Amino acid sequence: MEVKEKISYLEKMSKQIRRDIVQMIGPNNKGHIGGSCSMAEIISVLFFDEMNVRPVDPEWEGRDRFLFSKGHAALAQYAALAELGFFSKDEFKHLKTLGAMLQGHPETRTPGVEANTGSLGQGLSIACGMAASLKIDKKPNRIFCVMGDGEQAEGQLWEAAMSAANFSLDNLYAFIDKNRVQATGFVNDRYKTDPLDKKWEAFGWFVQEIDGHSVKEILAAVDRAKRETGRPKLIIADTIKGKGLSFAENKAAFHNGLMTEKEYTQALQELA
Ligand SMILES: Cc1ncc(C[n+]2csc(CCOP(=O)(O)OP(=O)(O)O)c2C)c(N)n1
Repeated sequence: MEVKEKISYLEKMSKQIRRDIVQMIGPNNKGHIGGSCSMAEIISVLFFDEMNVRPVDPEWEGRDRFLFSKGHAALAQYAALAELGFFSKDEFKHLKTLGAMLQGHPETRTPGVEANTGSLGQGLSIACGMAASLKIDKKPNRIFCVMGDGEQAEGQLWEAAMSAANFSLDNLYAFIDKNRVQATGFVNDRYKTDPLDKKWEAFGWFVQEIDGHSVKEILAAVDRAKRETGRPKLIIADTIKGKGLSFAENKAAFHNGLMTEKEYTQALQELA
């Protein structure tokens, strides 16, 4: 595929991910809209371009692994997995119901989900363990992990960050979805986590900062990261919480928000 064509396809899929998220939640229901929509472009590039996965064989040995450290944004991953055919979109209707395949946070009962996450701070440690084990076995598979900027307050992340550098885990690609809003307000008003670039660099990571809504910049950053050897890689993605839904953008109320019927209709119009 030509680069231009690829970018326009991945942009189209980012919009589709947002539409799926909105439809999964539906009107008058609570759901993690904000942090799921902020990372649609990252998910689109990873799932529809970069990662080696086989929807018909989710546990294929050669697959790359995706770990959602900010697991509350699972809906973005569910959208990508369903679009790829890991399971039917019919599952969306049963989201968060007892016994359903799709729960509020990622669980391994869902085809394509590698670990149960959602207790913030844990995903990167799991990613490190998987990356180390693949390296020991001399396997080429890569590990991709997405964290939040509010999540950076979790101490466990920094232990994992140090260990990834110590063990030269250059098969580990992490992202921070830097949308500046956490559950109850702005990250800077609740618990400051900046300067993230300097902190991660000091911990021995190869760090890049990009516009997280530019498919072109995400593709370029992943390509650049692939050429870096000997250390783990971090991409800090500058994003907007609730991106794509004008009424939800930058609003902590839509971290785990409820759309009225009117907002639901508006969301689907804006994403058409
Ligand atoms: C250990 C732990 N503490 C608290 C929570 C509750 N919680 C869920 S999401 C969230 C805010 C996360 O903010 P951020 O990482 O910035 O995520 P995003 O804005 O991208 O959704 C909190 C505190 C949790 N899931 N786990």
